[in-house]
Amino acid sequence: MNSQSSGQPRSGATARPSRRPRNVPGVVAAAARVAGRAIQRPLPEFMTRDERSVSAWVGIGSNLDDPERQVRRAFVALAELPDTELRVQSPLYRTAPMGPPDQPDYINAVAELDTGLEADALLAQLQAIEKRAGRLRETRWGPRVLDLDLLTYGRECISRPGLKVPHPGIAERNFVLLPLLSVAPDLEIPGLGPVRQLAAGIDREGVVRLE
Ligand code: A4P
Ligand code: MG
Repeated sequence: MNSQSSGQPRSGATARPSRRPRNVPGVVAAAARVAGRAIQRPLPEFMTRDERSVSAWVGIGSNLDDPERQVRRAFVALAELPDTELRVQSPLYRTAPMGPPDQPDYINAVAELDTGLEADALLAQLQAIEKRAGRLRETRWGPRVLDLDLLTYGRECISRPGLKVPHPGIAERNFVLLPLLSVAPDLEIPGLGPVRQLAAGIDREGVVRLE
């Protein structure tokens, strides 16, 4: 997949504030889509914090039922979430399974969303996408059609039943860090440090970039 092709969200992230202006229907457009590309316009003075959005990174994984197709479809589903824009999609990676070894390799990728959804609402939307893809929750770390993990949500650290952000284990997982490194090396993982630093010592064995 050429993630930089016309009509696709750009691949490659730049450092930016975690909260950014978003489009507010019925008011002056803060962003407009032209040929599939987001054009940012100045945020009107009167907008409140609630009308601003958050940069959220999502980890995508699949190792069942044509995983490459599952991941590509997940990008499309993420782009269609309410009050959300898909800003960045990483290349796809083939990765050796973490967990039970008697399962197929995974295809992994990451995506950056610019979302007006609260973290819990976003997680619910991610789980709904997993469900629509046919995800069954069986073995922990077992094979799955689609896994969508909320890796980061702005600069927030959240720890409550059902939602932990940054996603636990992010700093040890080559299948998360290497896709992140390819598009957002300067992304700061709250409480842990920049992706570039976290990825520096990571084992790259079993991870192959596909595109
Ligand atoms: N949950 C809490 N915080 C989050 C969050 N930030 N994002 C809760 C997503 N979910 C979060 O997740 C279990 C519960 O975690 C959910 O109910 C949710 O409320 P799950 O998706 O149902 O179960 P799981 O994915 O089997 O468990 P877990 O511990 O989340 O596994 P991981 O960490 O997602 O790892 N090997 C390779 N190569 N590539 C992979 O992508 N993925 C896994 C799963 C195992 N091995 C892998 C890969
Ligand atoms: Mg998961």
